[in-house]
Order: sequence, then structure tokens, then C-alpha cells
Amino acid sequence: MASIWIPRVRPDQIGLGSFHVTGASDQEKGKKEGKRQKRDMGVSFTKLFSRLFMKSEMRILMVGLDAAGKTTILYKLKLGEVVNTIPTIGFNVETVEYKNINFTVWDVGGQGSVRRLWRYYFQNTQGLIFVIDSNDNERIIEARDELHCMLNEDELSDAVLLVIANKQDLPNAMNATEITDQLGLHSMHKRPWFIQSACATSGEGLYEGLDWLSKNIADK
Ligand SMILES: Nc1nc2c(ncn2[C@@H]2O[C@H](COP(=O)(O)OP(=O)(O)OP(=O)(O)O)[C@@H](O)[C@H]2O)c(=O)[nH]1
Ligand SMILES: [Mg+2]
Repeated sequence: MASIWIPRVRPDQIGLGSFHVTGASDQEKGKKEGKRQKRDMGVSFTKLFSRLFMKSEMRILMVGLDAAGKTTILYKLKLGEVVNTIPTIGFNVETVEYKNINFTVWDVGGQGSVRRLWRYYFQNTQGLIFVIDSNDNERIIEARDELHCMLNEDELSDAVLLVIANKQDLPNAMNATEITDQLGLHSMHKRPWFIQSACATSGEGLYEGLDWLSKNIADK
């Protein structure tokens, strides 16, 4: 029986790369080019589609001393309402959707006895919200110590910091400049940080805080 020898190498593998075969291969090339263009268009369209319609995810950890207003902030953002809170023993977690971003916000109780549990929530945190009761002059140093102690942890080394100076509606509230000084924020050179004045009960300042987080986490 006659056998047919089929070469197992391509012309370019034996130094015939510029070998011009026939008109038919030009057609093949044209088809391939067309397919490549269609595929590239497909990729660009998918990118555009995901930018327009898909949501990005951000993991946020919200801590601060007890009664600073964390749970009030969380549910004002989630429900648009002021809820009656009780001190949080453990945590609340909610997803807040804002500007194509799903913020998964972990609100962890701030009473002295449960603060040592904060560390269990550090992993994968992209943004840290530290809430201050601006009216609580007596405990601002305690808040500063807790903040700096936490920021020394390796797991939070890449997290950006948003300080919410809450309860600005109260007459004796310290303003953002005073709180910045008391917390020693200017000594933080490596970490992006921002302080936002807010009032959780009216909602003032809360979305400005989320805006800053979304820009600064995305930029990293
Ligand atoms: N005037 C005023 N009161 C506020 C504001 N935000 C929260 N509060 C009140 O502060 C109290 C404590 O609020 P929470 O949200 O429970 O505080 P928390 O930080 O979650 O406290 P823990 O769960 O114990 O860590 C509640 O009575 C709130 O209504 C605010 O912006 N202004
Ligand atoms: Mg709470």
C-alpha cells in the first residue's frame, strides 16, 4: 500500500518563514485578522460592560470607642434611618452599595472588654473607619492610643484610614482640626488618611467619607 509522508514541521521551523505559499493563505490570514479584531472588540466591550454594570467590592472595618456612633452610622448608610441601638457585643456586618461599589462594612463593638476582639477582623481589610465621638473630650486620648496600637499591626499595613468625627450636632463637639491634632494624624506619613466631620443621626458627612474611601482604595 502506498504511504503518504506528511511533514511534521512548519516551513518557518526550517528557515522558510518568508515562504509565500498561495493566494488561499492570504485569505486565511485575512480571516484570522478579522477574528482577532472581533476578539479584541469583545474584550474591550467586556471591560466597558464590567465598568458600567459590575460592582467592585471593598472590605471595610469600622471600630472606635463604645458609643462613638458606629452602629448608628452603619444603619443610616444601609437603611437611611436612625435605629435604636444597644451596645454591640460582637459585630454587625452589612453591605452598603454606593457608586458601583459594594462596601462590606464590619461594625465591631467598642466597649473596653471587647476591643481585644478587633484583631480578629483585621485580615483583608482595605479601609479602616475609626469613629470618634467628637463630644467626648475626656476619652480622646484613649481613642488615640487604641488607634495607634491598632495601626501598628501588620495586617492593617495596607489599609487606608478614614476618621469620622461624629456627633458634630452636639454643642461642645471638637472640630476636625482639634481631633486631627489630638489623634496625632499628621505624624502618619506612609498611610493615606482623611478626617471627615459627620453627624450619623442626620447622615451629614457619611457619603463624603465613602467617596474618599472609594477613591483612595481604588488608587492604591
Ligand atoms: N447626638 C448624636 N448622637 C449620636 C450620633 N451618632 C450616634 N449617636 C448616639 O450615640 C449613642 C451610641 O451610638 P451607637 O451607634 O450605638 O454607638 P457604637 O459606636 O455602635 O457603640 P458600641 O456598639 O458600644 O461600640 C446612641 O444613643 C446614638 O443614638 C450623632 O451623630 N449625634
Ligand atoms: Mg455598636
